[in-house]
Amino acid sequence: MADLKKLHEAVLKGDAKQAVAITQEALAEKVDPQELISKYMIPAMDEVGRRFECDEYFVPELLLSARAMKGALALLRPLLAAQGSEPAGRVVIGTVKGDLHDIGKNLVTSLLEGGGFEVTDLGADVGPEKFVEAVKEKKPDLLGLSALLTVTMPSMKTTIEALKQAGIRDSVKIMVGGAPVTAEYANEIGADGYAENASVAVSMARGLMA
Ligand code: B1M
Repeated sequence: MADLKKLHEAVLKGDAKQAVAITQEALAEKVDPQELISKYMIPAMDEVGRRFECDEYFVPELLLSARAMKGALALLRPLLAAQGSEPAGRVVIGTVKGDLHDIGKNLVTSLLEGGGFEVTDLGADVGPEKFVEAVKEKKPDLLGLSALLTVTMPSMKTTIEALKQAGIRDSVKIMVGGAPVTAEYANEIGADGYAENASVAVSMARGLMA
């Protein structure tokens, strides 16, 4: 049987090879992908963050852990996306300008796809003008903005202001998320909703569509 504690350890230590191998083993044993993510991989990334905060880890370790997490997620994403069926709406999503963190945003994307949404992912470090362009072009029902850094949160506000200036703010619902973001902040900048994690993002997206 796959030793799932070793998956936690592999992400924590930044061992991509081991993370991928254990994920493959667990999938062959029909372990639920969501369980692998929420019980083992996300807690490992939280511990990586804690170690970074107390100077036990530095940027190279963050990068290695991110690579291990991404390697394992690459195996899980198609399975997450396959869990839904009904087309529920169109979404454009991205991590805001100045912010390179995309693991959480990628998870939200996968679960939205799994929930039947058609998602256009603009990637990370996306400027307001690119979001405006995408909303004009794709005409989504929902725009998702992700930020992981306190210093990039204001880019969410700038993006919403750019949509207003382009006269298209009211054509789309806006959902924001990411570790430092709060419901109060979402409200303050005029977003329509805040989701604390990827599964809440799916129910929030459905709610906003209703
Ligand atoms: Co960075 N980093 N990082 N980092 N990094 C954090 C975010 C940090 C909290 C670490 C710490 O100090 N404890 C800290 C931010 C402090 C702050 O501002 N509040 C930090 C810092 C400081 C930095 C740098 C400045 C470090 C430096 O260079 N000195 C630098 C900035 C680079 C930049 O962006 N310009 C930096 C760089 C990096 C790496 C590139 C090395 C790497 C990212 C790799 C990548 O994403 N491709 C990295 C990593 C890996 C982290 C931590 C360790 C893990 C982030 C992660 O992937 N978590 C992180 C510490 C932590 O978060 N515990 C940290 C797992 C992921 C599944 O969770 O992203 O929170 P999360 O997403 C969740 C929810 O937030 C939510 O759902 C997701 C799934 O449940 N969610 C949404 C996210 N987006 C959403 C959108 C929605 C709805 C929900 O709707 C649209």
